[in-house]
Amino acid sequence: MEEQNEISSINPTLSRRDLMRLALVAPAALAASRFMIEGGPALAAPKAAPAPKVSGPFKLPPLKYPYNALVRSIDESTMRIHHGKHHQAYVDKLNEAVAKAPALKGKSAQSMLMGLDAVPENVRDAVRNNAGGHVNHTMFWEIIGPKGGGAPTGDIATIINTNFGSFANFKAKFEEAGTKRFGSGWVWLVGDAGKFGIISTPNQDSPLLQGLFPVMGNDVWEHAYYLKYQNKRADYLKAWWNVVDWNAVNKRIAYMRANARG
Ligand code: MN3
Repeated sequence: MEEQNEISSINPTLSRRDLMRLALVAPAALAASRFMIEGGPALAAPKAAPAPKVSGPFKLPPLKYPYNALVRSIDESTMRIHHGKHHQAYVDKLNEAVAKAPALKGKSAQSMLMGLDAVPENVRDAVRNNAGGHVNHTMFWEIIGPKGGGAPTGDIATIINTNFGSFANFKAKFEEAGTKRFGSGWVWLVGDAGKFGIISTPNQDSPLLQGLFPVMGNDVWEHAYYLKYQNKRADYLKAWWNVVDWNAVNKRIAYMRANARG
């Protein structure tokens, strides 16, 4: 169980432990975390994002490819709705949440997730779900693309072969974890201080909540695949490899290594 209710941001008698936890979200104290995620690779500034319903610091990052660029695995309607409606909604709700919590001003979505216990309680669940949704989907659009598919190359190939024996075995384990995730969620390859593993998370929970770096992940919410695959999540998971951009995954690994702590 997570201790989410221990800190009150208005409690004048914070314990030393509480102060240490609060320090996790102070800008300078991110160095104490295992990973520095500020900015992250390819968290591009928006260019032509749809006008948000709620103004705020968070914006929908534009796709770097057309909505119909991935039709061999993901149909155009799914891409359009997933990016333009679902991801936009996470951004809007995250902006709504931070507007209600002045203490969060200037903080990145990633730092909020890494120090969720210190996020004011009145918006903590909203931040968990919507900062999670924003960060998870930003990663998702980044690691898929029209030049994706084929066998892994570079660092990710080495990591897969070292930790899982072969690409075939890695795919099987990743697909199994994604298929078994009950309800909505994500399946991930995560990194932690040089170790790598496959996990799944419910809802929009980011691996950052556990201090794990999300190297790559697939969205197994029905909204990610239902129009083309209906109830056949396993077929979607299998087809998804055809759009995974290994160069983009390698950029995330390089970022993780450059910023890992401890
Ligand atoms: Mn989604």
